Amino acid sequence: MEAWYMDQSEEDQRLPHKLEPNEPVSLEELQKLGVFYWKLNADIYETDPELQKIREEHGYSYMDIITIPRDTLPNYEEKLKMFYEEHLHLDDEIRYILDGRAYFDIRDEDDRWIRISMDKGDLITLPAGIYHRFTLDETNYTKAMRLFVGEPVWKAYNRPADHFEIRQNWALVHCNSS
Ligand code: KMT
Ligand code: NI
Repeated sequence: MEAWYMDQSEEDQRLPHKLEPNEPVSLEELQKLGVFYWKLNADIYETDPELQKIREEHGYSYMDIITIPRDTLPNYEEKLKMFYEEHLHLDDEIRYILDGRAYFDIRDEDDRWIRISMDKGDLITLPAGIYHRFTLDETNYTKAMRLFVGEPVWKAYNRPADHFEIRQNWALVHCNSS
């Protein structure tokens, strides 16, 4: 996992979009925004006691696996376009990269885009109410486990979605108005 502030360029979303010079974002800064991260051994995900422990402790009872190689996911281009629309959910978004790579972009408290580059073995949770988006990188391939507390709700609310209480709570906790 590696995170950085994005440049403003309109070029291909699959490019890294690092600033020049690079402006990295630390794990502590991500935690302050409510983002949590674990590194696991994805080769043993089916039997991994560490993953089991995280799932039990956080109540991640639901899981499925999504593979996104170019052309095989039904409505591939359409889905990817949807994932890259800035949105929020009313629940945490929990993703574990089992293979390949992916970018999760989140908005910080000043509305700047942070790009989180996720590799095999990276598990991340984005808090309910944070604005974010998703894209593949230039390798065009990821296999990810989706985890959820209870029955999954995939509904995404595109920005603006500021009227939701969960959004207002996120802003209250993470944005100080000074
Ligand atoms: C979302 O809601 O942002 C997603 O589910 C991203 C795709 S998960 C590999
Ligand atoms: Ni999402």
